[in-house]
Amino acid sequence: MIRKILPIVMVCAAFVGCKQTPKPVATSYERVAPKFSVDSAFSYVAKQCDFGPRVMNTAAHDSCGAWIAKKFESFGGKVTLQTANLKLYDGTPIRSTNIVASFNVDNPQRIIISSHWDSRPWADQDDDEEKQKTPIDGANDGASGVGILLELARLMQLQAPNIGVDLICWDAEDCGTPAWEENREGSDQTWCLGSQYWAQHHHVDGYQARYGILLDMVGGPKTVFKKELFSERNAPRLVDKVWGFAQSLGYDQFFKFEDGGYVTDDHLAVMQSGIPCIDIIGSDLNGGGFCHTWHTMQDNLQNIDKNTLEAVGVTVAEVIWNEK
Ligand code: AHN
Ligand code: ZN
Repeated sequence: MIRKILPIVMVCAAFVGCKQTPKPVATSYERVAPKFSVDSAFSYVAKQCDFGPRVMNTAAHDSCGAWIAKKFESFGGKVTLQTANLKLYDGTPIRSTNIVASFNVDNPQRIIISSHWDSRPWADQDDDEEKQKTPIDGANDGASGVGILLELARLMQLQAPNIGVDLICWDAEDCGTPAWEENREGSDQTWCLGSQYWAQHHHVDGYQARYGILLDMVGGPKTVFKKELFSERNAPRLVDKVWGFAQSLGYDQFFKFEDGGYVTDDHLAVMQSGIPCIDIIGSDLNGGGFCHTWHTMQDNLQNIDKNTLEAVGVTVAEVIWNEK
């Protein structure tokens, strides 16, 4: 009797203990990367949010940038700050700083893993009209990707990968023309200002890389990653490689083999530099668009899902440490 009941009890217990997102199933894939700690990555997301919104031309932005640079250095990265005077959609001058942390600097074979670090000055997608001019925490939109980059940097010290790695935090990505603005002429060009600048002025002369991976909104709730179409068009084999690693790791409930539409994002600047680049960008699990917290006051630390953060962090770590 007990032999019949016990498995049923175990199955029930497994369901009771199961939160919204199921854990990856055990696979036969053998990991080569050092252990990615999602708690560590999450703590870096929290720390960025603690500074307050990282809005261009604010003290919170500048202090957070200095903290990110110092953290990379503490993990043995060689940090290059690329500062530029740029202009917002309405002509407002901004001071933009791309933060580049280089590992294995002598290796001419390199890859780029990147994310933006600024946060949107306006919650222009918020349902509450009174809040639409308030800056957002950007826990998902900004801090999540940088949290993963910082955790990857921590791992570099534990076990150096075979390839050179440049972790790049783009600035001035998220101050594109607000939704309330009626004149939308050329508005596509008002996003990704830091990466556009980098495409014109690489942080080192004659810079080359094998490929790039951009992380955008990689810690959201109810998030899936579809194949973004500029990425699919520019670097289909890289998309397949990354999605393939995710599948081997058991993350197929996050990484979907579906078309995700075209997104204007920092990967376009890397592509323009002749470097194949893809965007791992979160979409809403149920809807057609981005995560439901996108550009709203709800994009805060309470709405970070560690399962999403872990799926992306572990997958990207495997990609890096598998490079020959
Ligand atoms: C546009 O909305 C044109 N592009 C999305 C890029 C973005 C904004 N990623 C995060 N925030
Ligand atoms: Zn955004």
